[in-house]
Amino acid sequence: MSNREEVSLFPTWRWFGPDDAVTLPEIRQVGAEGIVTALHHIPCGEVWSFEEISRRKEVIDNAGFRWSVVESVNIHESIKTGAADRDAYIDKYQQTLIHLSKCNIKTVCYNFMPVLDWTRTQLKFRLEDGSYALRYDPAALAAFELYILKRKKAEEIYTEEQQRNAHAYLQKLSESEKDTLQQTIMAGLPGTDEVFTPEEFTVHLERYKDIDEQGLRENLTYFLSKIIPVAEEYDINMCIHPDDPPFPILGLPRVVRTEEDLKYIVDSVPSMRNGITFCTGSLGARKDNDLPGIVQRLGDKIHFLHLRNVQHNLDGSFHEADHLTGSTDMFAVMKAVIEEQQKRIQSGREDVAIPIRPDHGHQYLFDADRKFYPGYSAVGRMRGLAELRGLELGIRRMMS
Ligand code: CS2
Ligand code: MN
Repeated sequence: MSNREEVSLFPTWRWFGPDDAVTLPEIRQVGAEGIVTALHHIPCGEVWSFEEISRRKEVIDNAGFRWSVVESVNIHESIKTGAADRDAYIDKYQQTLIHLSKCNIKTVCYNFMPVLDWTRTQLKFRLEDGSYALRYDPAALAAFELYILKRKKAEEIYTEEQQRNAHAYLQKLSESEKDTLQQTIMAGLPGTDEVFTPEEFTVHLERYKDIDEQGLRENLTYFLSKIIPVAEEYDINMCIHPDDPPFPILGLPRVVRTEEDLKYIVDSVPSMRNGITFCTGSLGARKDNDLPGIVQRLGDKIHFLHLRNVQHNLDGSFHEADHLTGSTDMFAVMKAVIEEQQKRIQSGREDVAIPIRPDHGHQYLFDADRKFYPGYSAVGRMRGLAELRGLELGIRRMMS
């Protein structure tokens, strides 16, 4: 380590704005120094004005924090589908970036998942310690799309056996459990309470019937070719968030699943501003993703860290684990991140205090008493952040 004082990762906390069940004064007690938020009240695709951004920034500044990362400036479906009006939405996106830069907010997270953001089939899966976690069960998803939504051609992507399992899964559900499954899967963007109706959902899915992985990838590259020059001019670090889960669902293509996808993206428009949100929970939902290896090979493009863990189960499902347990070796990931920081220090980079946040916490203890966005509990995320910070300190001291 160089003689510069010990530079730790920059602990942040996702706050969904004034309506969030966790207040800014309470966040001061969780061990975070930066706030991650977005103007969730502005419809996806519309411009965030300088005034609106400044208003939110002032609230955060007055609470003694810095607005460190925008998560997210979401991408309009017209951009993802390459629709005729995509340039109009790209223009609006550029304006939002310029206004953010003028407010000195310089890190922007986004994702390129068609129609949905993260998808789970259960929001309150009870663990043996009595806490609750988010869970993804492929049989539940299959039951939904085959027999509840009745998506056209859905049977083409399932084997006979998978269809039998899905039907057996459905048979066990009560009517209200079927409703809950439908609401859970069709929930909209984080930070909103919108849930698609089956009719709306079908229309959205249909827009991708002629868009395969290659087509979606081309639309992403087109978007980046227009956005990254603005990010360079206005010093904004764009950081794409991986798909969650990181594989195609509901007949929709996904192109941010693996190290190969991430490498393709950062190479498609070469620039330090074309970066990555390294989310271990999303990437870790695939057993073939080598997470420490991705940090070693693509770490120079990581602008934002979501460190959380998932537990793979024998039936092909996964659920959110504690941040340090689960199928991902968080020690190896954190060690690789600290080694990446050391490379940045030695090469004289300024961006050494990489923002980190706990992601998708369990529902523990008093979390049940408040209405949180699923996965964004208080106690659950506070435990996660504390564990991550302790792990980081231990490794850093051992390495120094
Ligand atoms: C979350 C995402 O699933 C996750 O890991 O962090 O919802 C993330 O907030 C968005 O996809 C970022 O645009
Ligand atoms: Mn994440």
